[in-house]
Amino acid sequence: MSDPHARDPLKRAAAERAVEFVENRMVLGLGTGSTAAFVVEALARRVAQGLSVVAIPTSEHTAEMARGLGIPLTNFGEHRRIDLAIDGADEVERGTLNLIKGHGGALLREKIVAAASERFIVVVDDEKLVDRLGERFPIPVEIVRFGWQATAAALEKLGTKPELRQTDGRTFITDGGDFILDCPFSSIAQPRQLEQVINMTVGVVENGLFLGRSTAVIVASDNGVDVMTPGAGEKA
Ligand code: A5P
Repeated sequence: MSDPHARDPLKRAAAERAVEFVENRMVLGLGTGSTAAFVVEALARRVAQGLSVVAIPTSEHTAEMARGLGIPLTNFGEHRRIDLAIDGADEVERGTLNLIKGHGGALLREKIVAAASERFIVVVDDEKLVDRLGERFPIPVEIVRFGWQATAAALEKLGTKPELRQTDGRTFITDGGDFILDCPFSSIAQPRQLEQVINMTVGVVENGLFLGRSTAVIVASDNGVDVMTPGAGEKA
């Protein structure tokens, strides 16, 4: 089995570059996952040095980590808008910078935070770059538990084979109390259309396609760290 921490130096490098974009008094969105965890660590170091920010976490896990490291947390009751959110991704499509997210199960809160953010910076290592979304990861779809089999059957009609996510032999439950169906679509030519039909399916709460949301993607590779911004139009 390959070392799960082999990419950590690259993840850390991308995270540290992203945290350079944080300014005093910002309201931040904090992502979820192994790369976002390096963001939380790097941000905590700046907070310890006197940076004044408040942050809305995208999962209970991130909230606990941020709290433990002394990052002041806030919520949408106190702040309707976020200045800058920083999060990881499972796939980044070259050019469009469209994403698949949710392998860590936090896609719903991540999407709410991304949608409320002025700027959304994505941090990845270069293994996450793809020519077309769906090449490496299924689309995670968060669904309500009631009638999940019927929701899965409805999604199957879109040309996928949904799998109910399991972790350690148990059905995975999101922070919102929902299930996740992982839906492989091999290569997604029309993500905008797919996003709409998935979300129109009864029982679906949200899906892991993040289209037209990235304002920058920070990619770390063995050759260094690049900041990519959305290029020649979005595939819709
Ligand atoms: C969490 O739900 C996800 O969207 C993560 O942002 C994504 O899975 C990337 O995670 P890693 O940084 O651990 O690869």
